[in-house]
Amino acid sequence: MGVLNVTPDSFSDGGHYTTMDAAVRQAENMLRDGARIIDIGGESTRPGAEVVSSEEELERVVPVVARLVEEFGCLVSLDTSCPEVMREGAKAGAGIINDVRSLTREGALEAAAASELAVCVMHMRGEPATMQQQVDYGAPIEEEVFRFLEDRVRVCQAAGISKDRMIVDPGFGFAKTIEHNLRLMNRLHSLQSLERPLLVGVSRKSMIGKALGREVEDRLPGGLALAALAVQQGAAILRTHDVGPTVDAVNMAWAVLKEGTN
Ligand code: 7PJ
Repeated sequence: MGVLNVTPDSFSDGGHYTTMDAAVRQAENMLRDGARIIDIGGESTRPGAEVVSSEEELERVVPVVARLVEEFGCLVSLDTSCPEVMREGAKAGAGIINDVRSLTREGALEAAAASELAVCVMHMRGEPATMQQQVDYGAPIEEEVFRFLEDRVRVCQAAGISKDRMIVDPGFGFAKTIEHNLRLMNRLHSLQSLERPLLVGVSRKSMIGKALGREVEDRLPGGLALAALAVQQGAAILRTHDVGPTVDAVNMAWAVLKEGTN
């Protein structure tokens, strides 16, 4: 899964045409590099980020979804918590809803259920702006994450989203300390008992920065090591900014794992 940000801060020119043009070119490059999903986000969910209006998010995201589906026929996921973006994005041809807030916004469960799209739920606490103030857990992090995801799958099912439409994600970096993130990576395999495809996003994240003392532009090698560890423990989808190198890392890990099944 290649990350495509359509936030103004990621395209400094800001102009509409320029954003669209740059988005299409970036998606094309990621698909050429082996991405199978393009994850389009119009709201920054990094720690401390500001909230954007749904009108603004719609305007940024939906035209890009329509264009990528039309031009490349690719699988598009909507990195959104906003019900309107889910509805309009689905109409524009998206295939997955990737909501870091796990359909907790008012109307999101209903919008997702009606869309008939696949849904990724992710472990987090609170909001991206304040989540790093909520890192005290009663139980070991993998147990907290397991219970949270199990509960969100149950809530989604009750709202009419069948279990076979669901993807689960432990939410690396979301309301977690470096110790939580490292521990969770060691125990990622335990989430396989949720019996849903596992999505993992570690690309360029601060856990790499903290472990290696690297700035964001120098985190690729650390991210590739984490990608290989995730694949070995059953990750089905890796969300990454660096598709080409990640595809190689995943295929290398797979070559070794496949040999082990002989
Ligand atoms: C994730 C995400 C993640 C899913 C972001 C960043 C922060 N969606 N959106 N999983 N992270 N499903 O890329 O650093 O880990 S935004």
